[in-house]
Amino acid sequence: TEDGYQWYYEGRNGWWQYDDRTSQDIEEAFKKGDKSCTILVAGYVYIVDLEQLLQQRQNEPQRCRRVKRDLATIPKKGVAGLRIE
Ligand code: V3L
Repeated sequence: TEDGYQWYYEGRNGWWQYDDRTSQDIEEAFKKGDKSCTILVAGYVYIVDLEQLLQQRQNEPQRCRRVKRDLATIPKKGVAGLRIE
């Protein structure tokens, strides 16, 4: 985002950055004060709970990951499953 923040979801021992479009959508909901935000990932609907900071697949809530908002400069595994070295 313009102020240097991005949204991340948890992987194994590290964080993945959301793709830019999704990160923007989550940021917009966050700035509006929404409690949650619906996103689409590879054809699946996920709910990002902005109070509990969790992402859950809509129809399979056991598929649950932590999310966070942090600086774009932090160490990360990559973006949306694409590794960066
Ligand atoms: N953006 C992109 N892919 C996602 C997202 C998302 N917001 N949420 C889930 N997936 P689940 P390591 C992740 C993918 O939560 O080695 C990473 O992006 C998810 O991809 O059970 O464990 C990596 O590609 C997973 O493949 O619904 O850190 C991969 O895991 C699949 O959806 C391995 O990362 C099911 O996730």
